[in-house]
Amino acid sequence: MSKTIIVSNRLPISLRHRNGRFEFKPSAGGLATGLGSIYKEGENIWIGWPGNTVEDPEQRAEIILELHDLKMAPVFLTKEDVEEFYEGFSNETLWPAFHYFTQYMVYNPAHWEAYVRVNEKFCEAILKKAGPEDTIWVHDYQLLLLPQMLREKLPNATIAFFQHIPFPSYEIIRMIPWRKQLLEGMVGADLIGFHTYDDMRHFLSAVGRITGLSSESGYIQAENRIINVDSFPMGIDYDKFANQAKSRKTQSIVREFRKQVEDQKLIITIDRLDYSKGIPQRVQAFAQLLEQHKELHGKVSMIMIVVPSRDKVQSYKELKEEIDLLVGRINSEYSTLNWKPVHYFYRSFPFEELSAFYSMSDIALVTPLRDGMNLVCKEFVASKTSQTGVLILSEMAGASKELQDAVLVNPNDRQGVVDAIYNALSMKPAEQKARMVSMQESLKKYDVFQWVKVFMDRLAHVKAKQQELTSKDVDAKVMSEIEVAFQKAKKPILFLDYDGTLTGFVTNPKNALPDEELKSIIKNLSAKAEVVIISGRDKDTLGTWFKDQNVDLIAEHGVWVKKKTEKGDWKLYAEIEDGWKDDIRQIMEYYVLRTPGAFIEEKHHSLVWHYRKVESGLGDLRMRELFSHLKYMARGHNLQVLEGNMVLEIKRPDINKGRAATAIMKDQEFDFILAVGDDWTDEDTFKAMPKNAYSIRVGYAYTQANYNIKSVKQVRQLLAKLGS
Ligand code: GDG
Repeated sequence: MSKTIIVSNRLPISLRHRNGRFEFKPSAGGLATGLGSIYKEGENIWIGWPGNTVEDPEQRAEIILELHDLKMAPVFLTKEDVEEFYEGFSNETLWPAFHYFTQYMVYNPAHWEAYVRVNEKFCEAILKKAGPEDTIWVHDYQLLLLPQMLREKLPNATIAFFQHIPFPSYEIIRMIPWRKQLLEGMVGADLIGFHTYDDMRHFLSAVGRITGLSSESGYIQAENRIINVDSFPMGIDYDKFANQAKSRKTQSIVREFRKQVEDQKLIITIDRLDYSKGIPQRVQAFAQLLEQHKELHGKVSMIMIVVPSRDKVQSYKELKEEIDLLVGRINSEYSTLNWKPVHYFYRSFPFEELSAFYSMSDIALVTPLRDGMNLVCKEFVASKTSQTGVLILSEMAGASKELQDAVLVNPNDRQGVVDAIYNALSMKPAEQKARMVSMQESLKKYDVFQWVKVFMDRLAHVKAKQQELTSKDVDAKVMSEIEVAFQKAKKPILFLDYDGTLTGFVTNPKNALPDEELKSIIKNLSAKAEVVIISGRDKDTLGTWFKDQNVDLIAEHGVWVKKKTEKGDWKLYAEIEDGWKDDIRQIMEYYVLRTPGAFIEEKHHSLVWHYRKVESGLGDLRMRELFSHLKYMARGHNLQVLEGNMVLEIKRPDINKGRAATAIMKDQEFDFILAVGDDWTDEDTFKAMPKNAYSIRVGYAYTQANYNIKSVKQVRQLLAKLGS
């Protein structure tokens, strides 16, 4: 039976060194809880770094055994790995880049090498456990290369990836020297998840621009499969927080804490030490509130918990010093003997105390400058079982997309934050309740278990979709069936599209001329069969490129035909009425003027607007505009507007490749027919084929053809076999 493997940089435990022995402390983090339902079942397992370096082989063996009982397997990292891969590339290159802090980005090739090396280490560790049909779910930015590394070794495995931090705009991604490798690493997965729609659209745009893979409605079309990219906002274990807040233990802590702060209004803030969390800005906003509203002195204080993190990294050390200074300043300025504006804790608290802080606070001030999701704000809402309290939430946190009933602020607008706190302090209980109830309902419904379920369902869905598309794959069996039928045939014929079928796409279409390999394939084939090159290209280009070959040519989607038997010239296969061209050309020219890189190609029966060389994005936009403009014009002239590969073509609807192919076969009997093509114009050919023909579409799009084939390379392999 196939199993599921969860992979993350850190295992959901921490490994501590105590008195010469190692101790494990299970993590109660949200992810560990959510995924508990998966990795604790059957043969499933969680693979990751236990969070401490262990060099001694005996100790390693002991740890492996103990973790085995907890359904985990360790990946051991050396001190150097930790410094270069984790603290280095992950936290000094990817973390700042993905959170839009480009000023902190470090470009260190040694760190990059370590990143590759450690991703490989993870890959090896997984391969020791994984079977070819297993499901592997990789988590987060430390392991971006892993999906593709796994794909190469386990081509049929189900591989998913989820990114917990933001995915920034292409403008940031392009700054990273290793951007292409990183994106190619990620697209090894079948399903790629982010917290928000913005993250996914940034990712799709970067993939399109950097790797050239195109996408539609969240599906990336890779060479041999489709990949789904979607947004899955992560939830929390709602009941755990709600129940804990109601518990006797937490309520007794609340009473004890309350005695000390009396009836002051409390603002809670909880973050890991990180520049993305906007901690200094928040203290400054609070200072400004106290400066502007003297009446609040002695009546409101802020409980600020900062959890120690990454304190070996220089920028974090500096951040800690800045916070210490700001808190020192505000407290020294405003404190009285019985009031302290900021209760500042640089440490973490046990869960019951954390719950007490959430439960007793009137306001949660969650103002990151950038955050993938942010779970603290959700935990506060779940803990407010009294249904009072106000959440002030940064627009820059992924959670703000879901929690529209929070008071949303821009963390860079200090006065805006000050006003939000001031208004929250006087918000009427009825309004507090209305907002809280609505947020609680949503968080209850979309909790972490639902998140896991929806993600896994989607993974199954994309695998089924891939299956459906590859069920018509030209595999070894089909290949040999075609070969046998071809060898047996007395009179075979092949209809071969050119661009995207016999040769790949290039930036300048004029440069796509046949290479030596292709020439020899066609030569061998045409010695054994009728070969018809059936293309949308103009007759002169096609005529020149195939001058010395013994083939029939159909140009401009069936307008012109040149038969090898009739030694003469091109024959017109369709009546051409081109009075419409002037009007349409004028419109197209206007769009060329507005769009650097675009150009018009005039064919006998059609006009084509090319945008392959236009700035990515702009080309698409202009094409859509032109499309609707032309569609309107087309009706009057009885024309058809068609979208192709980086082209928009307008033509007479009755002229197509299918019509021309049928005409070629008219007076003859063929006992083997093969048609291969890659786009919508070839669908006409496929439709026109008799039942016994083999029709093959290149790529995994839905098609009228009987089969799909992976790539141009495979088409050539098939044709070379037939010709040999
Ligand atoms: C990354 C992304 C995304 C904090 N202090 C204490 C404590 N905590 C717990 C909180 C919360 C967690 O730590 C922090 O979670 P966040 O989501 O706020 O932030 P990151 O750790 O940066 O997580 C983030 C997340 O991944 C999930 O995808 O939301 O955007 O950056 O659960 O409760 N727990 C205890 N004591 C503390 O003092 N017990």
